[in-house]
Amino acid sequence: MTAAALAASAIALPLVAVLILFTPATQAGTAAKKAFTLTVLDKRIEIGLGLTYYAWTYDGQVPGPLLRVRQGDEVTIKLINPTTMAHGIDTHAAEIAPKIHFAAPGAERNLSYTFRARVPGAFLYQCSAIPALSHVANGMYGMMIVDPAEGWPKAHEVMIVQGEYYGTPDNNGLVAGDSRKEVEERPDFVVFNGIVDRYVEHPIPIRTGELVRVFFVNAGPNLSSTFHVTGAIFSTVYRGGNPADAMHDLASFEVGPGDGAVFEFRVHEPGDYPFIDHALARTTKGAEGVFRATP
Ligand SMILES: [Cu+2]
Repeated sequence: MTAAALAASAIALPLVAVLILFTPATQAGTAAKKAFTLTVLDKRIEIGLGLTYYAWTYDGQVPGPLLRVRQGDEVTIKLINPTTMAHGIDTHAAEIAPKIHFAAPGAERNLSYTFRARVPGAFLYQCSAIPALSHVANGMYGMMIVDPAEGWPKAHEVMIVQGEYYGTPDNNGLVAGDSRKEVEERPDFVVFNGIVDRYVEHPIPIRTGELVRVFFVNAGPNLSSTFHVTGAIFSTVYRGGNPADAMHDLASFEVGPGDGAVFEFRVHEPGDYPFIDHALARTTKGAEGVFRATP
């Protein structure tokens, strides 16, 4: 699916949300070769509730841009890092020796690597610099979809990346990463696509009877996520997002930190269908949203 088609599928979202979610990174080449260039950018981002977070980002957004390839593609990832800090990018779709980057003075901080996308799925990509815990908590994560070679059946596609923010807002509403809370696995905010209650404020429109396919990645860095849509049963859950690992008729499914899944469902009545991480304390920290179904 093209970026334009993805944007059209989310047309009721505010334009800014569409741009953040569905603008792919720079992409070039033929169907068999895909290249993405991402740039590290330190940026104060909005995380909902009028709060901001001083984030480390890919291309200025949390989560980073959606990277989408097809099974069998030769994929090149380039990371431009103009900051003074070491950063990296590890995509879980790659079967290569990890590229570790150190912050030695004067060291080369850009990086590039190529791999063959052998396994289809919904994969996390994340910063690999040490400590990865803080780099992911500070926003350096995103989703790579490897579509199966034969493609997916037609559906309304939605992409959701779950993440966590750690820190208490100051008097100006600025949240700074709290490394103690990161280590203790006590996030202050648990979010879908980077913003507290994002899809409570702006429900995701769906149609009754249509097949909805949710590509889901849990960036963590710490908590598992039990994804659930109230009022729906998933007709199919693809563990890891791999069509070879299909399960049927599940009300919820747990996706561990660093893992992904694809969920398919239909609703048959108009209405609002909340979606949540069913560890319910997280819904008080932002991990809730709404699918709004119309005929
Ligand atoms: Cu980093």
